[in-house]
Amino acid sequence: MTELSGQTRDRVLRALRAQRIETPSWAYGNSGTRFKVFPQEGVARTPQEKIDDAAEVHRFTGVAPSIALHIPWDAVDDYAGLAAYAADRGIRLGAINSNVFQDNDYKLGSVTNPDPGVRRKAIGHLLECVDIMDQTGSPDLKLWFSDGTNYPGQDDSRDRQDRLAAALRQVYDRLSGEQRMLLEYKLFEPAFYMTDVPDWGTAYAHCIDAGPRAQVVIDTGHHAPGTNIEFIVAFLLRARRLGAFDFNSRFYADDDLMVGSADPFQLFRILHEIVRADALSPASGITFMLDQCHNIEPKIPAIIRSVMNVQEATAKALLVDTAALAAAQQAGDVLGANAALMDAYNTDVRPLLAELREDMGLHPDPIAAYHRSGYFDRIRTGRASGQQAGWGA
Ligand code: RM4
Ligand code: MN
Repeated sequence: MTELSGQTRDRVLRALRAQRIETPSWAYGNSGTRFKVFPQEGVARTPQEKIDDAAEVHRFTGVAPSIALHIPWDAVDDYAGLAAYAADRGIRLGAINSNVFQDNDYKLGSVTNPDPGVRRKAIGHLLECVDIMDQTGSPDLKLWFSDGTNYPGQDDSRDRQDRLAAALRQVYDRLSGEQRMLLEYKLFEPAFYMTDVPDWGTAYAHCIDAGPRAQVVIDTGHHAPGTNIEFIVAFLLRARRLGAFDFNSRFYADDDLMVGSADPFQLFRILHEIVRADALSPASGITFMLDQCHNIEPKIPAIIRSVMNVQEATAKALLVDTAALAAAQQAGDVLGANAALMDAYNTDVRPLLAELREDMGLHPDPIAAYHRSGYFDRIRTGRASGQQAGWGA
């Protein structure tokens, strides 16, 4: 790739400076596989401490000013107080993630359960999450359903779709103002035979039924191997139904590894579609969240690394020579078009991002700056006792 023109440089730096990435509260707490949770020192014990850690990630990256909450993992008595706590630390509360997958009553499903009493309970939780949004000022309700069946014949798939649609309608009708309902899909797990919201098409159809403020969430880890995720991105952007991402990486299933670690080229292709649709800036309404778990690696540096990975893929996407790409596409120049993308992808954008950080008054190397800050020593000693946060309510 040839030397960047001053104009390109300014445009790319401006876009990167405006970018926002939301980090998930649960990534600051304990997590593990089905087999073992390996404890780490200094892990947050409370929602407030998760907010402290998220504020630290923002302090070193400058682009992560919000934290997604998970209810009931982050349940508190005073949500307005929690929002004020975050504001005092320079960040805000982002999407409210609902949880209708960790109660004994949900063995056969939550909003799609054959038992109307269980469905009422699940919908009640979702409505309570909207009450919380009213208090925190969170813009989005995020819905992920573990609902499905394990055996053919276990329940009627069509009836379950009817129950899902009815629940979504009720929750959507409870939203007010600009509040949005974000519907996530997942191919399989924990249900193994049939999942009620298995793919983007199902989520999209339900969002259309519900209304314009119902939007699809793409969790990058929730697809079959080989799925062309950037096509889904392009389709949903064109249909104005892409609400958010849950970024992470997968090798095999829902691995929840750091975004951009397993397949940085895929992340670039996704962000190319975002840039192509001019959907990068917060004004476009697309929320770029992480949904990750750090089981063996230190959590805060892993989240900083993840934010940097998104920034690197974004910078490369912003460097695509769109005029050359369009010209090659129009001319049917297959190799030329592919080369336009690959030139951008193969650019080392790390010096540009270092420059961006210096312009923003940050250290050019956020991970080194974090390690030198003494924060980890403080939390290691300060959080030595008590119960670390995890996936229990
Ligand atoms: C689910 C889904 C949700 C996340 C939970 C923790 O698999 O990806 O987005 O909130 O995990
Ligand atoms: Mn997710």
